[in-house]
Amino acid sequence: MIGRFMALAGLLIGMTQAAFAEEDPLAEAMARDPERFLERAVDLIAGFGAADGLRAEGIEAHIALERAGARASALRRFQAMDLNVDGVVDRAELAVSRQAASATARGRLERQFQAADANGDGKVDAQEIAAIAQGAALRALGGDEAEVLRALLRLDANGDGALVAGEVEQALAGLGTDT
Ligand SMILES: [Ca+2]
Ligand SMILES: [Ca+2]
Repeated sequence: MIGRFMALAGLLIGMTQAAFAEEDPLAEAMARDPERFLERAVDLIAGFGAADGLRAEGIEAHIALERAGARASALRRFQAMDLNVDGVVDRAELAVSRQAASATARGRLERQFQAADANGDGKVDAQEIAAIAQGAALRALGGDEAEVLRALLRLDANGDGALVAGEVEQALAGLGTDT
């Protein structure tokens, strides 16, 4: 009985903490490592900002570019094994790539092939390759990170729709005094 109560209490505390963290991912990211947060924001503003600062389009461009890069790398890995260019990598094609690969890469190729072959028919077809590529894209920049990036515009203090480094610095400086 007591054990059950403790388990329930633990579960509730866990849920409360999770809810708190999920409540404001941006604030959480800022508080967790303010220096790193500033560094990333400044890089993002420099890389994807317009003349007047980082706008929503710039943030979306960054998210899309990161994901596209990871997607393309994953696609390329399988395309490089598709020797007869039929959009499917079969075991015979895998064997050729494995022969040409180093000993350590061999294991990795086999693992990647098995992971990609979702229906286990010994072939990785176009649909399975697309699924792997999409998974790689979301691992490169997941939904949580995208949410934080999109929330960055909340730091746009003068409300002109463009975020500048000074506004990020200001928001970070306010962290210590507000809480
Ligand atoms: Ca093929
Ligand atoms: Ca398959």
